Amino acid sequence: MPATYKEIAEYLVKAEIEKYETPRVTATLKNDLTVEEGYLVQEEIVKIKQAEGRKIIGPKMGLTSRAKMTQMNVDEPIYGYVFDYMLIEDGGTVHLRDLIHPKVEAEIAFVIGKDIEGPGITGAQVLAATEYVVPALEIIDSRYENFNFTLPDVVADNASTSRVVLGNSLKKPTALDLDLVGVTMSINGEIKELGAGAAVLGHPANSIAMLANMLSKKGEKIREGDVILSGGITGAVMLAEGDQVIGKFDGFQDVTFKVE
Ligand code: 0L1
Ligand code: MG
Repeated sequence: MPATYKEIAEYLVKAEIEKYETPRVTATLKNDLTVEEGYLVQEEIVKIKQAEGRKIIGPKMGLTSRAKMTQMNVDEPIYGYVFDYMLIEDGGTVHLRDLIHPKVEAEIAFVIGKDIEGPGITGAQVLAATEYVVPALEIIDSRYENFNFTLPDVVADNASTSRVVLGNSLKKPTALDLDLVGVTMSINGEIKELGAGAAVLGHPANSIAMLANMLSKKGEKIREGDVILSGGITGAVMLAEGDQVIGKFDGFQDVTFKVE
């Protein structure tokens, strides 16, 4: 009997909660998993989390830059969901004992002021519906052994979502050109990655527009109050004990955390 989507979701949530890396779904439970089915597994993960009382902070986009697509050997953006227990305060601590093999990447987050319902949404419409933009550091933690996965696998695994550090400085999206925002990500005083907002589909708002259009295929929409990561501006860097991570975003205050 092939595994159900719920069973695959339980397989992945168990790896997250018990903090071990596991072989990819397409090498174990379901060799022919499609991207569409990956999203059905993701929906089961959302149901499991909500049944545990976890709240959705917002959807997120992933694999939105050419650098990330090349790094992970995939060729299209994906989405997942960020939950309340994943938030770490700016200046706070990420504990390795809670995670498997985390990496960090720098992103711009959008705080949504009005519902955005696709299809046909543009970046300009996203900017008009956005209350604030915020710098963020996302900690991704694929549940798969050696980050070895296909596109359906990573979709099923809630797009590797694990922790998020949101910055404390909010800006109106019209206050700056998000595509031109320069970003450096340093660990222990050394710049490890750098980029500009344009790395994310030309402009981070385009990524949120793509999300609205992807969600509309399922009869879903972006909601007022959602806080949405638009995708990595930088590549992802592996974290180690003792790391001090600083994201510098032009026009914003720094975002930081340490690793213990
Ligand atoms: O946030 C993201 O870009 C999702 C990344 C998924 C792949 C990975 O684990 O690197
Ligand atoms: Mg990301």
